[in-house]
Amino acid sequence: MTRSIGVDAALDPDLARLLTQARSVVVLTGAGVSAESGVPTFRDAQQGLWARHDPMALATPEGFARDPALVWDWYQWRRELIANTAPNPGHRAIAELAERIPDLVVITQNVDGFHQLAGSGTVLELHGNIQRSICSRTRRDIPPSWLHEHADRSPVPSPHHPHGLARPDVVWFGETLDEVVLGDAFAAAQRCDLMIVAGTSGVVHPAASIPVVAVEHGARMIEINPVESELSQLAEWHLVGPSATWLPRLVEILVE
Ligand code: BJW
Repeated sequence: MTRSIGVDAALDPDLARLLTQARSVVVLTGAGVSAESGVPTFRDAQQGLWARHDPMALATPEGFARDPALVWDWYQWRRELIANTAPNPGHRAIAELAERIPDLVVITQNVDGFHQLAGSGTVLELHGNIQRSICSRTRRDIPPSWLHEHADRSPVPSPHHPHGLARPDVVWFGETLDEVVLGDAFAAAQRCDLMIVAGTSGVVHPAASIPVVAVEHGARMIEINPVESELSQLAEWHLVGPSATWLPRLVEILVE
């Protein structure tokens, strides 16, 4: 049975005990954690990126092959948007939790790099990082200096292959995730005793399987989300509301 509580509820001692007794924690984040920084989520019915843009045209290798300039320009727009925003109290709270729980692994589906900017050390970026670019043919890194020199081109040619183009180092639909990163994420899920899932709809796999594996291996789960997600039924606690409010409250519990 999932217990749901809102931000105005008094602190429940069972929730406090769950957190203070945890020895090995995984925090899995999604786009909702960056929403309060001003970065749009994907599936919000009105403001979500997929409400206004076609994911098959913009976030698949086939879409990039069809119209690389359209895809490159869309990612340039998002890069600039992210560069002009900043981590929020939710990101900072996750970094603070790690100072108090030595075995805490941050796994994110987000490509904005905000967890690192907020002070989290090792972050498993399941879907890559939008600020890095790679060659579409060789997947070798393309340095920012090259992109800068070719800033007037779209699409940008690759320095590594005559038919290659620069593309963001992110994971599109139908592409496989980095094997090492994914292996580390599932290993952390198998060993943790508490899984905190924040700001994800839980519809995209294999990321959404990570909490399932954790719970199957005996972990207890807290979800933070203003609404129910595909993963809510797995959670012992659904903390209903924004992550920039709830995550700092979890830190307060550990400090008290
Ligand atoms: C707040 C909040 C606040 C709002 N505070 N919360 C098994 C079953 C079915 C399908 C598949 C499967 N395995 C693989 C697939 C295919 C596919 C998939 O999952 N499809 C489903 C959509 C059906 N997966 C893949 O293709 C993956 N590759 C793969 O598995 O390779 C092998 C393979 C291929 C093909 C077939 C089978 C196997 C790759 C997935 C790559 C996803 N890429 C994207 C784009 C990344 C680059 C970019 O940023 O442009 O990743 S799509 C997009 O979705 C992005 C996100 O990381 C990802 C997840 O979204 P997220 O973070 O959950 O955001 P939202 O918007 O969905 O939810 C936000 C939530 O926040 C909401 O719940 C809000 O309520 C909440 N919220 N404000 C807290 N303030």
